[in-house]
Amino acid sequence: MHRLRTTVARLRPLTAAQTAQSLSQPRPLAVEGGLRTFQPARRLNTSVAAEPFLNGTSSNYVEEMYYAWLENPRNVHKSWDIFFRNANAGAPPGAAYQSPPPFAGTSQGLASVQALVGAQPNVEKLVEDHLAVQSLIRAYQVRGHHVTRLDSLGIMAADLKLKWSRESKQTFRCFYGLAESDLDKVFRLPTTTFIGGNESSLPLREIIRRLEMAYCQHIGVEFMFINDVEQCQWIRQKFETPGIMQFSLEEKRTLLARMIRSTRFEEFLQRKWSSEKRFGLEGCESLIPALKTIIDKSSQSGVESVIMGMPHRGRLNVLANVIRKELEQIFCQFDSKLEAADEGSGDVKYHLGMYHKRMNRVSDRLITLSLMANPSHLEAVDPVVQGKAKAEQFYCGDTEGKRVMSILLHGDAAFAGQGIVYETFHLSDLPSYTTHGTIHVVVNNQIGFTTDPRMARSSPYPTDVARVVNAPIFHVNADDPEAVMYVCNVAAEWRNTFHKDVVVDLVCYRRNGHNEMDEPMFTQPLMYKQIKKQKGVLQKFAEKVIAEGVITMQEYEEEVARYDKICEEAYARSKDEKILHIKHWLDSPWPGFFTLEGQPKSMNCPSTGISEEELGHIGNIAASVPVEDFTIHGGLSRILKGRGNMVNQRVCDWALGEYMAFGSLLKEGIHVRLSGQDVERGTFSHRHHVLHDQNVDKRICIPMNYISPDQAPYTVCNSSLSEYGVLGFELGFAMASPNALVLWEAQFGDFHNTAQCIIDQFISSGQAKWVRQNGIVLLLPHGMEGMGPEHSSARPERFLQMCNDDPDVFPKLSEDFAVRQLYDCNWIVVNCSTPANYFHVLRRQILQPFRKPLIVFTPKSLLRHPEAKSSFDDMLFSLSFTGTHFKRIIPDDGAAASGPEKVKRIIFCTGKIYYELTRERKNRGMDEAVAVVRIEQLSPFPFDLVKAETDRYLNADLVWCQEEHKNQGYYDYIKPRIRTTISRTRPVWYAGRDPAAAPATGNKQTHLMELQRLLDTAFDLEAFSGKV
Ligand SMILES: Cc1ncc(C[n+]2csc(CCOP(=O)(O)OP(=O)(O)O)c2C)c(N)n1
Ligand SMILES: [Mg+2]
Repeated sequence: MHRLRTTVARLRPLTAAQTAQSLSQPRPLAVEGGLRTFQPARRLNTSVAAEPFLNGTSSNYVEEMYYAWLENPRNVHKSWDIFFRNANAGAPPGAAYQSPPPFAGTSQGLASVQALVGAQPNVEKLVEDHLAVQSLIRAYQVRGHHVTRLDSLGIMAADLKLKWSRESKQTFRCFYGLAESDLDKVFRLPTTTFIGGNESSLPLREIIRRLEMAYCQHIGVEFMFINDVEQCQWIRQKFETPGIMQFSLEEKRTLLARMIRSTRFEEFLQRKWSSEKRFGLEGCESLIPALKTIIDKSSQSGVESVIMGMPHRGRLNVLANVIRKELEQIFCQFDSKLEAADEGSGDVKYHLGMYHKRMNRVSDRLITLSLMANPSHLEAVDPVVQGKAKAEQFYCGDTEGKRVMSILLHGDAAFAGQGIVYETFHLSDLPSYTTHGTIHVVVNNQIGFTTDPRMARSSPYPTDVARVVNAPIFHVNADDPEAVMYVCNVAAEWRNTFHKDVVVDLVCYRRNGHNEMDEPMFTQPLMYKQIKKQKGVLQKFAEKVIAEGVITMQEYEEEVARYDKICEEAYARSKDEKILHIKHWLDSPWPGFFTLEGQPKSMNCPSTGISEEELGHIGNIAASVPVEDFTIHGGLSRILKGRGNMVNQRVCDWALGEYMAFGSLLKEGIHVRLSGQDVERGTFSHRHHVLHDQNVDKRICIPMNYISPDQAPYTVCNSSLSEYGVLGFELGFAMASPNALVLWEAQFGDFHNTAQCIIDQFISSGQAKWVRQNGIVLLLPHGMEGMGPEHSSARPERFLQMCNDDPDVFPKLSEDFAVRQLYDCNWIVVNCSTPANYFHVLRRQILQPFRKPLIVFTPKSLLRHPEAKSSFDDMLFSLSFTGTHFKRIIPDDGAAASGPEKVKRIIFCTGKIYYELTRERKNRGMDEAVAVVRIEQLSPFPFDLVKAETDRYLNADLVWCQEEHKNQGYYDYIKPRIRTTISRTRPVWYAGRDPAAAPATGNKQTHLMELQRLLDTAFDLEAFSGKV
């Protein structure tokens, strides 16, 4: 659909409903303390205001009448109608009022009213004209951006034959019934415009001229959807005030210098490495001054740290000219002969991150800039950046976002197409997730790879997604660097004033193909014919400022030569680099956590137990309501009482075990943050970390924050209903510091797959690609409990398939084997069967000397299983003995273990099936014949401990038993590793569900039958005889 052709339609006056809305806009603003407040009614004729009865509170009443009358004269009593008509017709004070017609409305009375109105033939026209002018002003504010000259190619409609036509003035005016003859009439300006400057009335001609200047040049402002009047006024003032967009000579010179750097950097790379992909910025060179302006302005208002996320386009340029990475470090990335100094896969140069602290010359203050490393997956980094920014704000006590802020860059196609953008926007105003305003910058080159916008989105702009959070959107023609600089200043001020998101849409073009090797003429022939004719933005801007006398031609050429020389010198230095250090591209250093060489400070993990006293203290807090006069729900009282009883008996269930882990870490100064859907109560109503007063709205209590006066704060937060966004956010939060336990819990484990990109691209492979560790914990409720195909499986097979330990190699044993194995793995996967082991594994996350992601398959039915309890003894730290710790496997400790030579079978298993197996074993009287061994740490695989078990039961056959289907669960991961452990001397048999497409049956009966069948196989000692 051709956009220009629809322009006229878009400029039509508002619908009746919209008109009513527009008229009512400046009316009641808010209900504050029950009092309605009003905008001053500048529209009310002053002579009217001079009426003697218009004083005190009655003037408010009159104003209200007046607005109602403007909407529809019938809204008010006839007497008011006559009064306003007369007043607007210019009746002198005292003369506008006429006695109302008799109540009964005699024909004589009516006639006199009609005669009165009829006697003033211009009144109606005058009112209509004023209304028309108001509507016209509003139309520019609402729709001016439709007719703004945003696109320097003139192809926003992708129809090159139709040129831009300047018909907005006529269209707008004619539409509201204003004639040529009205142009010189003077109209009062409403309070909703700032075009008057100091004037309160202007001729229509001037009104239109000023509106055109404000809304129809190179900046298109989309903001009238914002439902906060103060914010709308703020924006109007920023764009409508006459002469507001002016720059000093110095500012223009700086802008030119930045344009030179941006442009010449790409040209330099092109000259030196013409056949290398770099996803250059050509066509949107003004991105660099745009970002620098935002950073300067933000730094001036006190921001000390900026966290940025961006895609491929122009990334090297941003690294070089915004973050100021040493040029030789960038250039040497183009050298294919460089040897990698770090372990891991590394990543391509346009994905790497970076961290740099420097002096901001404009503000004269130190500022830290970091660009987050990211995968190819566009927009995936958005929530990660937000999480990291939130964490930095949290650690420096920046509760309003005054010191730390985030900037996100987007491509037009990705911004419109990727759902994560929407998910991230929805975090922007949630108390535990807000970063107090993000500045979004879209490089809107009107193309995504080979697809043009008509095929790539259904919304008029790529930025429409931002409207959901009431973010203003500033579209700007990127070929006008001054306009770009202006909107960036306003965007930074907006963020600093309202601490809400804002979008800058740089409408530009892409001079080359998607990358420098691509031929764009295959698919966009007309667009690229136009682009070839296009003068570069630097050239255009240089010509302009030289013509204005801002700089001479010679000075300009010298500036260009100066930057070219800088590049050449860095290029020469880059030749000396022999080794490529990915470490130099770290986006989140953890000072003090590693040795200077970046190694862990030790290879030990101390006991993860805690003292008896601490267990008792934390347990009592978990069982209490630590504030006065707080009424909790009766059911919860019973739960807390139950906890108290457990503490007296020195045992923990799952929830209490978790409480002990969190509470003890908090006491040790480690921040704990648990986020996810409904985590505060817990999906299964077992956690109850936030208590709600049953009598007072919003009064809550978080007992975990009452453990000790000098504890670290505990954050537990119900998230928005998003997995991709929230998991990404928590990953970013965990990135900021190693000294926090950050956990994300899925409502049910299977929902993690909507966050698959974060898991695949960041969590499992992040360290390998970006030498950056992360200790995030994923809690994934898992278990076959007859609940149907969904809500059953957290898909352990997927996580295990991505583990990097070799199934075929029995690792070299050493004293620090267990820790070293953890250090070498890409992530840790566990399925704990006891609260104590869950407690230990959470504490180990912090006490181990490095950070690794931890995937925990968590139970559902075990939360209340009477046997799934742990004694305090299993959680103790003691100076007199080595203390308790996480058990990678839990060997059989019953009759089988006492007589290992009599054991016929070892059943290896993990998780809740253990309880079903031991019940079945008991029922069958097979405690001596069958040993059941739990593998609690699935990966890295505990080769050493499994070997000890297989060595102990030499006469036993080996069975892997799982409740999941054979093509799912753990079997494919476990089997080869057990085989390697026993040097393939014995087979490893399978007892479990048959292969299936769905993770579980929807039929309870079938579920139970399948379970019984797998238990039968597990305990049938003849089941595998004769099989090979
Ligand atoms: C999630 C995802 N899907 C597909 C791609 C492949 N891809 C790389 S760049 C690109 C086009 C992006 O267009 P746009 O967002 O407009 O950025 P531009 O390249 O125009 O700057 C695509 C589809 C990707 N990187 N990520
Ligand atoms: Mg694009």
